Amino acid sequence: MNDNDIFVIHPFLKFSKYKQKYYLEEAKSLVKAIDLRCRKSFSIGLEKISPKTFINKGNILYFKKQIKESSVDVVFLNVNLTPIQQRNLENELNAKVIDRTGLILEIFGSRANSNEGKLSVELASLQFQKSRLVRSWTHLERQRGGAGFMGGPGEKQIESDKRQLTEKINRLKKKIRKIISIRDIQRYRRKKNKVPVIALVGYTNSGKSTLFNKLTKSNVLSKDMLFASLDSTIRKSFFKNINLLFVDTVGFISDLPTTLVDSFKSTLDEIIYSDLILHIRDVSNDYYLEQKKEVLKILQEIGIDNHEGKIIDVINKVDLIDNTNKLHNLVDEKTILISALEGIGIDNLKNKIYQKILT
Ligand SMILES: Nc1nc2c(ncn2[C@@H]2O[C@H](COP(=O)(O)OP(=O)(O)OP(=O)(O)O)[C@@H](O)[C@H]2O)c(=O)[nH]1
Ligand SMILES: [Mg+2]
Repeated sequence: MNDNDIFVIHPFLKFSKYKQKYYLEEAKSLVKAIDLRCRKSFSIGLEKISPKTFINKGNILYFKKQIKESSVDVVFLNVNLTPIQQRNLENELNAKVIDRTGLILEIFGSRANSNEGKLSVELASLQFQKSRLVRSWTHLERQRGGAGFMGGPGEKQIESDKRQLTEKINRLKKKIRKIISIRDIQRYRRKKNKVPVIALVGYTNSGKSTLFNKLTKSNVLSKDMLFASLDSTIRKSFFKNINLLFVDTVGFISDLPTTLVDSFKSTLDEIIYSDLILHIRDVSNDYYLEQKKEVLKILQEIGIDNHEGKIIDVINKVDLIDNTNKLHNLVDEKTILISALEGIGIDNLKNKIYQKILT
């Protein structure tokens, strides 16, 4: 057994079966993104959700046996659990249970580089922890160097921890507010200097950073891994006698935890206040239509909808598609086909940006 081994379970409701294969794959990629190794994965159909344990008694017996046999002690359930469900499951399965929000928070925590990024993730984690009756597998536990994943502290301890958490949260919010005001000033200067800002948004792993590097001759990390970029990066670019600013942003994913969206509000503001949005889409992904919907949903949540004509659909990774008919059908007024990796269609895209900025 390897310490990083984990079980991945994707529960779905039998009547919906909605994208279950995709979600299971995505769940495995999430686990990989934080260097855990998926020992076994399961997709389980439920008649209904059990309020106490999410999955049903039969599932629990089955997994308990599997866990014992494989001596794995961490299980990832690709849904959001209530604190009670999480605690009950941990007791029943005799293993640490992480839910989707918990895992995404862990990934973000391991990626944050900038001061703001770190503070934002810490805020989101603390808010998440505070909402739990039992401790989640996050920073506090590690800081304390305690017994690791298993077990929880007593009620008294929880009360005093909750108070501590509230104080910490307030301190963090203050610090973040300070950073936001500096950001606002920078943004105001950019507006005054009339430098157009172009934000690259899209589902995680769609190729934003690869395109960003191409457009700005930069070298930010691009990797076949979910949430490779977390902090947004702004770089200048100059073409056809105008200065432009490009912003590479954090990738989106379906059911992005709301605590995260809230905590990253100031980073997402870069998108809100941009002059133009490039929506980078991975055409080689079987679920690229669904991914588009998810991205538009999150954009809408932060107050942007497509009506402003502010979004250019950039269909990326065309080098992976052999079927020219398929590609042909995708082209219309609003779309540009590119391969960020191979540099196909980049001039077209630049022209489109130029046109949009001037009108
Ligand atoms: N074949 C092909 N691969 C590409 C293309 N663009 C990006 N990739 C690959 O897709 C993977 C993800 O690319 P990134 O640029 O890191 O994607 P991202 O959208 O920034 O991802 P996150 O920061 O994780 O949200 C990398 O392995 C890239 O090499 C492309 O046009 N064609
Ligand atoms: Mg990236």
